[in-house]
Amino acid sequence: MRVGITVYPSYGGSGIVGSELGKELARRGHTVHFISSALPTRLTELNESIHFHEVEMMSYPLFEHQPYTLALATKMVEVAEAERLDLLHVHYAIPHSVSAILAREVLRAERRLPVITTLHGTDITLVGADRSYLPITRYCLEESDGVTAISEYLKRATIETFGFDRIEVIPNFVCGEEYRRRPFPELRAQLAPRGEHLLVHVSNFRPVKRPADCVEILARVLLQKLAVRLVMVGDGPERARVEHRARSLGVAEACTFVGKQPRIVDYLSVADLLLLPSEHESFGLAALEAMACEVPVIASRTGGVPEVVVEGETGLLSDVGDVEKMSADAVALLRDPERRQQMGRRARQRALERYSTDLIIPRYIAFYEKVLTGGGA
Ligand code: GMT
Repeated sequence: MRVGITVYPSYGGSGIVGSELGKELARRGHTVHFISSALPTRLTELNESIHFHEVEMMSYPLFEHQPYTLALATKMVEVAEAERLDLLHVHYAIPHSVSAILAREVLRAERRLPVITTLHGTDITLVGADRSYLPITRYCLEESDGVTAISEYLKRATIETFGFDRIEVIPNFVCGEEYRRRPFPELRAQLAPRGEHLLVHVSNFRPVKRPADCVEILARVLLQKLAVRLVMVGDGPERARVEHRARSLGVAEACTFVGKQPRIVDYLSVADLLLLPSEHESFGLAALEAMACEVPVIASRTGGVPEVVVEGETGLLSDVGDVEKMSADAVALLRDPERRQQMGRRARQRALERYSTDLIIPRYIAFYEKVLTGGGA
């Protein structure tokens, strides 16, 4: 198949999932054309099966805001024609579905170009449900030839908000070969020079991730006289506030902000626990990647997280914002290495049993085939 994939290139899990999906499709003999404003973050290599088409934006003084949605639709039309695409698969509804549906309509007289929309989270729970975007998001859902969601929770949320239920749940996935625990003594020594325990947080530091809760947890764990350090991986709008909070709590010395990193797996490989205290999370890809690296997860019981992290088995869950409970959970696991390691092993087992690429990518391919033969979700 020749598949056009559109993602947000630099921000968030939907871009990661779309990029990884493209790479996995290419590995299985399909040709993938990424159509996006910039090269997606995890797309490090282009070859005869993976191509990238940059959306070009014309600026004109009359345009107060450049009409990206239209420029994207134009590029989709061009690429679909030139590369004879079989379908467009867009990740995150706003505005990618709008562009894809427009492109499909432009080409309607010449060729069929089915549009598949994958819902990831805030496209439904925040952005799509906002009054200003609600009707257009509903239109995109109804007009897509197929719609997938990354968790049962997100499917339920979409039904509740939009009354739309033609949705196939295809969860996020992880490659167990790439995401596995490897000894990494140099990095461990660099991050924990005195052999401290390592708490790791990975996110794009948006308010919805509540990254400041991580330093609150660190402060409480340190009060229990445990030798521990916190590694904050990623960057985003909340970072300065979190750094400030770490200084106010007097824990800045025990905290390292490493910024955006190309190899998240290295940091997960040296982690003892992952902290995911999000306000909201429709899946929690960071939790899945940590689990594949045998890292138990301390997370909020929110959205789709309980589908991924099994309470008491692969991690421990708390109410959103309950940093007292999260720190108590972290202390309990750090003091009990046997339980922690057992949980880590169980976490990897669950990650591979339910979410490995070998299970999930064929489901996307089957869904494409179903849509191509005229039977979307
Ligand atoms: O909703 C967002 O935060 C945007 C979206 C993204 O593009 O990063 O994140 C969502 O998609 C990820 C990949 O499918 C999921 O793992 C995240 O849980 C989800 N984020 C939220 O629901 C907040």
